[in-house]
Amino acid sequence: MVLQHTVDTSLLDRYPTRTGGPRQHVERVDPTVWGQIGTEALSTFGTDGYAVLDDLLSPAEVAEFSAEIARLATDPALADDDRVIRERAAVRSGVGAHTLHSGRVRSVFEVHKLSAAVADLVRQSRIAGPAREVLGSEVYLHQTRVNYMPGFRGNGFYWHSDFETWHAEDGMPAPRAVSLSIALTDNYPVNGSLMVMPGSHRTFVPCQGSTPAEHYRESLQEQEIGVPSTSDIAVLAERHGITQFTGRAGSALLFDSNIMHGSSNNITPFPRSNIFLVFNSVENALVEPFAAPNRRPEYIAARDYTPV
Ligand code: 6CS
Ligand code: FE
Repeated sequence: MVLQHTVDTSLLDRYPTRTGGPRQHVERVDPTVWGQIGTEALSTFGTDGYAVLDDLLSPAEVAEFSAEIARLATDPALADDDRVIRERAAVRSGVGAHTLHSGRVRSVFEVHKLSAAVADLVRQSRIAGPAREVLGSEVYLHQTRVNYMPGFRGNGFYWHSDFETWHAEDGMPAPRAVSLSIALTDNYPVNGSLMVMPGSHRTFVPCQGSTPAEHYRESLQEQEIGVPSTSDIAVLAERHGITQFTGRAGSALLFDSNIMHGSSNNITPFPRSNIFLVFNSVENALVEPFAAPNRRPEYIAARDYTPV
């Protein structure tokens, strides 16, 4: 008789992070593309870790969803809702205009539950299909949000890997998730567009410093825990270069959960907002956080694995 040892690999921490001292980068053993790519636009996803989907939404849909997200940001019923993340109070400068922007809505989470139109959108095969193709399985929504970056004083997101946070704080076992960022405004090089390092998704960069309890709302305002060191960023940028996602409103970027990315502040008058959908493989269900004292709430990291 052969004894079958089944090891639950989802509980193994193959991507240790939030540690005391500096650690070596981890070369990714998990694939990037788990399925069979048939869609032409996705042909470079495996090597680059991202793909651009032009005109995913029509101009009429862009107008519809822009109105919808404006409604969410101003809905009095949501003013005190935990799912609304506001810009942090201005303490960094004495400039009056800065103060005017603190308290402004930065992100709204769980938008597929707050908006029937978004719920309908995420079920469509043009939206979820590319994620299924890359991940080679059914997918569910790990996180959905709208990011609002206004003109003049829009705050960017510092360099990070999403998977680093999802692994550490949400217990996501493997980088088998993708994000679809759908632009609702034109993305120019100058208005805080997303920057990515092509190919950086193959390297996991452990971050230093332990995760404080209940810090997640601050982290969504400005991430300080779970960001790589400046020398890590420099090494990756030297190796991979940096490209920027620009394009018309309605275009979208599909990107690997572990790609190194970030955005600058937006001081132009041109706002930048997007709907952000995170699809995780149903075969990559969450376990307990790998490097945090508590789970984050389900409006940030869902534990309902129903396929879309
Ligand atoms: O917390 C999250 O899930 C996402 N947000 C931020 C600001 N960083 C990590 C991840 O992308
Ligand atoms: Fe991110």
